[in-house]
Amino acid sequence: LICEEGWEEHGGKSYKFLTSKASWEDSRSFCRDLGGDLVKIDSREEQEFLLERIKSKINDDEHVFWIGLTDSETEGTWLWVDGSPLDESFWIGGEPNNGVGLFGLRENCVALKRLELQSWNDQPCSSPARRICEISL
Ligand code: 2F8
Ligand code: CA
Repeated sequence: LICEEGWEEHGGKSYKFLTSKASWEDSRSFCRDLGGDLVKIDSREEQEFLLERIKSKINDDEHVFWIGLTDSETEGTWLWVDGSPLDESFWIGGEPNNGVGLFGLRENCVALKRLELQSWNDQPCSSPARRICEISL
């Protein structure tokens, strides 16, 4: 048994999907306290796996999950939590929009929001969302 209970293994990583909600920072701390971090999506295959798991596990309509991607350091420069730059991305059409038009709210953290390949949205880091933690095996 490589993964502990509540974690599931895929492609050399172990994942935990949390239905409780928190800010991006608190979610990241939560994942780190478990020995991992917010998920880093390395490929289309991994993106599709996450969507599939959310579809089969989550019975309500709340599909907004924080992932480990932010441009908090430099606006417009998206970095994964391990410091690596964004390569392949899966933004919803029109995103990231940095909350343009939304009361001047900046949107520096990324959540997986839709059950479609193009599913990422930038939203305010303080907004509550579910989260996906990962541990590299
Ligand atoms: O229409 C896209 C827009 O939708 C929401 O704002 C109305 C999102 N806000 C939050 O999730 C808090 C925006 O991020 C998104 O761009
Ligand atoms: Ca947005």
